[in-house]
Amino acid sequence: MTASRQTLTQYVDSAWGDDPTHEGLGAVVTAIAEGTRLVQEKVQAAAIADVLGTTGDVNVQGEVVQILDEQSSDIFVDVLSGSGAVAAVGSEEIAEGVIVGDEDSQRYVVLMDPLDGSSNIDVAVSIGSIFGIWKREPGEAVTADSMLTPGSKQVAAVYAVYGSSTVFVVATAAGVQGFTLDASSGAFELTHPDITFPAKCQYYSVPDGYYKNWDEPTRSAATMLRDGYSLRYVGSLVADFHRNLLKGGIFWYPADDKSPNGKLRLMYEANPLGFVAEQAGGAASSGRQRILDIQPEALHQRVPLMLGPADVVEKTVSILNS
Ligand code: P6P
Repeated sequence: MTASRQTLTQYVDSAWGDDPTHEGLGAVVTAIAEGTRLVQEKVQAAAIADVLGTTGDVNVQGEVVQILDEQSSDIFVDVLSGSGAVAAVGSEEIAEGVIVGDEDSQRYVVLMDPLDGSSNIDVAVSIGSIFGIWKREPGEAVTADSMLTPGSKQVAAVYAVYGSSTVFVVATAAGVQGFTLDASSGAFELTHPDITFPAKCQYYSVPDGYYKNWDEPTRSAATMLRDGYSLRYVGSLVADFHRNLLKGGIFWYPADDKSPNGKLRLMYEANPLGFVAEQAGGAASSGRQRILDIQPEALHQRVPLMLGPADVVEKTVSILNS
């Protein structure tokens, strides 16, 4: 009989309940968990509920909007706005951020990719949601600039994976905790406490199909990875990152001659997962600098992204810049 595991609610209460510096953070993470439950239900039922496919619109990224992208963004904006602890929400699906309010209790700014990898929905491949959480200074005005703070100022990051199970990972300066949804109770149970990258790196996740578009240093670095590790590439950032975090692997989406700044977004993909990677003992780099040190210029700006064990990231960056 498995000893009863701590639930997310119990973890939030025990870890942050009496800590005034984390006041309201529990409400934000609990709201994200509620939104994750709702999105998970939609993802699982997508084909049956006829919500596969696209809305026919193109988002601010210039990408075709999947129906579930829009629905997921709406769900998370709704639960975060209702938490009472959030001042502003930025979303991949919304051109400008959503200003919720500037009450003292509304301490947090949340930037999200509400449904990452949504092109995989139609083929039942794992997808996910990603959240970076920043804390607003008391009395600080809530404006668009509130959503352009370096990743190093995050107080927490969360991601969910909608896969063979629904995983909910929460990172703070105290470490990385992994929860799994118990569908029967609706509770997230602590199944992966204190996650850190394994010492041994097994895998590399790189979009090898773009080799022809890479410069020579990028090709050399990718060849080093190919010679040293096994390729695993789902094409869903959260799924690739989560496997590499648990099993030991590096994820790298380089710049290329068609995407000089890479494909992935700094504020709500690179920064949150970079925060998780560093709290798990790893590293996050653009190939030129630490992701979390980048001074943001725009909510939807893109960045080349390398996430993984610190030694392997370092080795890759070194070749890239040799
Ligand atoms: P490519 C999914 O569309 C996504 O944004 C990430 O989840 C994923 O890592 C990447 O794009 C895959 O891009 O060019 O290999 O299809």
